[in-house]
Amino acid sequence: MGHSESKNDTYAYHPAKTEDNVYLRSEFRAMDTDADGTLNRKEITRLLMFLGYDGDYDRVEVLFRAINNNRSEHVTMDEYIAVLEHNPDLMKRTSRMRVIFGTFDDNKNGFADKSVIGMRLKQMGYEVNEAMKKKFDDLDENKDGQISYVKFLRNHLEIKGFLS
Ligand SMILES: [Ca+2]
Ligand SMILES: [Ca+2]
Repeated sequence: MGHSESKNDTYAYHPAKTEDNVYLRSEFRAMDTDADGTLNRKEITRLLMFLGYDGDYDRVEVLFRAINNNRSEHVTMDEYIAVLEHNPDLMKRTSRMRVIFGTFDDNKNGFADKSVIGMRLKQMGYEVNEAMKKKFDDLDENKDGQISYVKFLRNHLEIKGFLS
């Protein structure tokens, strides 16, 4: 039982429905910086764009109304999860970070082992230098050796200025 055949499967990874929830919940939480359980129009737009949704602002606006049934100015986590689960095309178009993190998160529980991340990056041909190791340590806030998908996303959101 070699692992050599599993590489393509890893890249083709699309979470099954129950596993989606961990990833989708993490995405919502990463953008919900004030942790009040809601995202406003700007936040949901930025989140979808960040995750790879390539529609223009008007299309995201239509999407926003579809997500929250035009009832309020905020989207809840349940609304976010529901719209993605019922829209395979949208799920696919926002899968960029899910696929990347999924290559490090072997059991797809929303956490990746730092040593696995280092190993996979090397396998992909990246040099894992001291600065990167330091970064992994910073992302592992509770120092249990694992980096969460939430923290991974929030770090990238910060770097790209999506949280300001
Ligand atoms: Ca919020
Ligand atoms: Ca940790």
